Amino acid sequence: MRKFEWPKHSVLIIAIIATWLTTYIGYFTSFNMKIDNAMQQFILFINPLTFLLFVYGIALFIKKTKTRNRYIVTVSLLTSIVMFSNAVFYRFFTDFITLPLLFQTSNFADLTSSITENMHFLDVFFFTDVVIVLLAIRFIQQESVQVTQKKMGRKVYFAAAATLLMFNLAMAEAQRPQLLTRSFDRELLVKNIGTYNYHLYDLFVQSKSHAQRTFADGTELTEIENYVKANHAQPNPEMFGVAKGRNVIIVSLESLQNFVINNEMDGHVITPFLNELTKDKDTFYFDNFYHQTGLGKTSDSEFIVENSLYGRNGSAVFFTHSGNTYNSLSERLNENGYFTSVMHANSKSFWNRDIMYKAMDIQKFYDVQSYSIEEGQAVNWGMKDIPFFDQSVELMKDMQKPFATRMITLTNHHPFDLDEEDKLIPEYTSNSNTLNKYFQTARYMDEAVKEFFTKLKESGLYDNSIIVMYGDHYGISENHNKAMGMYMDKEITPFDNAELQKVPLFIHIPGYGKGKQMDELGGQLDVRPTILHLLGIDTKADMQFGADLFSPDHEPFVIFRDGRLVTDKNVYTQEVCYDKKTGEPTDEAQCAPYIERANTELNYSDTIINGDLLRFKDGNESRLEIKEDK
Ligand code: GP9
Ligand code: MN
Repeated sequence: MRKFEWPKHSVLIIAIIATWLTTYIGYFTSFNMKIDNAMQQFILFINPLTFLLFVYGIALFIKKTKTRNRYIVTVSLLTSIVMFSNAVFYRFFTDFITLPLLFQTSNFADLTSSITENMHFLDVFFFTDVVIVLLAIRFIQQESVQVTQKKMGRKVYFAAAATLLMFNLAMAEAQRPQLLTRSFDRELLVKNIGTYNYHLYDLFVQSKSHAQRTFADGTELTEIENYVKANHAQPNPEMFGVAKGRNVIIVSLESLQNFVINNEMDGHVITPFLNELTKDKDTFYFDNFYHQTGLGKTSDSEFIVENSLYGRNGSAVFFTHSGNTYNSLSERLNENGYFTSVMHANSKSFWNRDIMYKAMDIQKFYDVQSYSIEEGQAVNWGMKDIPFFDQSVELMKDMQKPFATRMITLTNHHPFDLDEEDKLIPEYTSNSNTLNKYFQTARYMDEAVKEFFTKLKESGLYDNSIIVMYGDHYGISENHNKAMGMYMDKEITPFDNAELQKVPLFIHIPGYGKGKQMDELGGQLDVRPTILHLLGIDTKADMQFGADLFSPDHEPFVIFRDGRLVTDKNVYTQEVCYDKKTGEPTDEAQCAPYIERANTELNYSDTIINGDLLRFKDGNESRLEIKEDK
């Protein structure tokens, strides 16, 4: 019997097909991608190939069989690792990895619990191609390639690969015009150009932003300054300065979404204390208020509240631009006689805080070193909220007055673990372990805030303070739509997902007496000007995109970092304009002018950050010299 002869390059061809199909199948098993039509399905099918043909194609230049095989195995392994990492990341963030996040290794230790929870046994599937490649190498007889004779074949091969890539890009452009210029949504990118090409694109975008700083000279500021001035909201004379001279306590309520407020879970009240505050005479409760964070999560919310600028798309600005000049809330307060600080019982380098806080002129960071965590006082990501608040009040007593501090809570954080004794209500029952436990940790946080208020009163600090509290970002991602749908007793649409980005905002002014529930539509960017105006500090010269929520000029318009937007009449998400009243799609023309503005504003904010433009702003030049002298 004649022995079967494998054609030349069989191993290479098998490798390409194996990685291609593993990637394609992986799209469906691990990522929740919405495919609308056959064309999109086809693009998704060919897009891994456009990249794989090029990288695997390099093997055609390698003469020695052993080296060539090694190269092929390495490619299959690396592509598998890329897909596997994206899958794990996606379960947590509903998003794809971006380069700067990969370099945030200081976060990895703390993230471990979340990462391991998000790894599935079936993820070994992503390595199927590696196994196939190894088997192919083992069983197929190979000869050394005659590199010189193959030149023509190689040309044809790469011409075909380039044609396929062009074809892919053309189809992508037809499906999503301006995809590569307006890349707010990474899912669209991956759907159209594939995971691997997306990572190359990301590399290009990140390098570009570095170049932008080098070439910026400050002339870009004029146009942006005009835009900001035109949108400036005058303070409300009735509210301006009502909290003048008081201590400022800003509390970031971890992962707290607005849907739990004044709500129940199986008959259990979730946030009894915060519910009381919604009706309290000293409190303004905003129930139509949205977080505006992106991948930087808590750090993005901090950045937004400090600077009234948007975070960056696809990375945490705390990492990528911690060397910039900013005019933060803390800096303004410090200029007005405040001692400024942040209190957060986590390691100081998480989210690069130690570095970024310096850039934002925060005078003191009470990190985990400032707290003593006794046995039983830590759970999940670190110190429990109750002892955290407790010890924080002690620290406040010794602070120079008036002080302004931002406190960051931690217990209500994914994966929402809690010790038995802290479970004040039972778990919910649904297919999502995350949502089930979320109600319990939210309930615990509510208890912690209640005790914090009591402690503040006992300390004597309460009466002369203003307490601002807000949810930093969502806790329940779109991955849990099914369970959320069960809880809310309706099917969750993209419209609902946008509406679920509401987080509560409380502004509590002890003794004020005229507080009420506010339905003014606003977002986290509005916090900075609102606080400054309440303290009687003017902001008209400030470079900020938010506006005072109490101002009669405040416009009902919120832009999300990913380009979604909300007005008093519409919600725009996934390229569909929804009517807010009915939750049904409506005429796109209603959203059109706002889409335009959202793009302009997000671009302006990016231009400021990427070009580090605030270093050129009046009043900052001298500071810059001092900085650069150092
Ligand atoms: C970590 C804490 C949580 O210190 O702020 O960060 P998050 O994961 O919510 O961005
Ligand atoms: Mn957070």
